Amino acid sequence: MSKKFNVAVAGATGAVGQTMIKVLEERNFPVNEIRYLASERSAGKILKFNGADVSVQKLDHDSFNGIDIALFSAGGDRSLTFAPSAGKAGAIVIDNSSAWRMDKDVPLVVPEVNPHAIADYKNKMIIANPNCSTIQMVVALKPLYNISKIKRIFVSTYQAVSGTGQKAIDELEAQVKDWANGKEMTNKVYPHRIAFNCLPHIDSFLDNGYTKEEMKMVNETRKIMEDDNIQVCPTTVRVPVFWSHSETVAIEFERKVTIEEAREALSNAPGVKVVDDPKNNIYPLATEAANQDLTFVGRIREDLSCENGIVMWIVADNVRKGAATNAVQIAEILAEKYI
Ligand code: NAP
Ligand code: 3JN
Repeated sequence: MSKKFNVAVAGATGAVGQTMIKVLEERNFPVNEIRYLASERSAGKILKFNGADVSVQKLDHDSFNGIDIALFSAGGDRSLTFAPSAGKAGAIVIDNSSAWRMDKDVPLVVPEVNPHAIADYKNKMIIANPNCSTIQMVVALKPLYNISKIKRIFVSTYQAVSGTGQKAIDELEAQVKDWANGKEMTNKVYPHRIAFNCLPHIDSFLDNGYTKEEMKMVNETRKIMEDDNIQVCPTTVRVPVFWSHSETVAIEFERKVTIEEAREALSNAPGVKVVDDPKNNIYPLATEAANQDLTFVGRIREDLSCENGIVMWIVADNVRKGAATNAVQIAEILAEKYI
């Protein structure tokens, strides 16, 4: 690609922002100018891009002059406030927050699943990146949906603390150290201790008894798969793991899908790696998926409780494929096809 682009990273000092910068470098994205934006607290801080110093600027309405693509991960409020200003300045926003995901004029994109939706970016000059738990699930569902329509999904997640950010990583580490030293453990980030525990509680609870994280999985899956009839029953759980979300997903199809068909479709699917030899203790693991961009699928088996059902175990790095890499992949498609 000969053309180069002016790229802004809003939230450049954060966990997702830092990973987006790393992924832009690793994938050799054709950057002309890079602009780092964050809060007033970080203004003037020096970060690197491809070895060069870049001074962080305060995110503001006039931060986007001359920018082609703006990658946002500075929280939903900042996305609501500043994405329209970026659009007015001519920048296309790829937003990591939930602020715009369900807006009917904003495409919600996983490149392996619905890259064609990117064509609608001009409506609001915003493309939304889905929630991490949704992304890894739909990457594995799409090749199966191509064999048979999916009627219903039961999903339980096992989500790493890095999904909450650095303060949660620090809290888990501190609790484990305190436990090992026989000290009392304290918790600030989560309502209960996370060390040696599982919390069936991610984001806030809604009146229907589900959490916001769970309802993101329901609504985003329907939008990305372009099928409002898919029934999704999620339970999202925080577990004492640092990196990578794992999921048990039970799928009911309209017609019988054999294990062989499923395995073949997944083996040929973009972004998926089948890791499935359980008798030799081989299945996807959070520790193995960390720092990778693929979605790992294993434990593929029949659902004994359902005639047309299969069950599988899906693992991916929540900060990379679940956020940063997905956003950069969208930017790559924009750069190659649209701008
Ligand atoms: P983080 O480590 O806390 O980073 C937050 C970033 O936002 C920092 O760069 C921070 O700048 C910036 N920021 C905060 N307040 C700001 C303000 N008033 N003006 C400008 N910048 C401000 O959080 P993270 O883990 O990277 O997550 C960031 C966001 O990404 C989340 O809020 C969420 O919307 C999204 N996210 C999405 C997924 C997903 O599933 N796709 C996963 C995780 C996160 P300072 O350093 O200057 O404070
Ligand atoms: O908790 C996780 O594992 C994923 C967290 C995602 C997240 C964290 C803070 C705000 C989101 C998100 O992407 O859905 C948001 C948000 O709603 O923007």
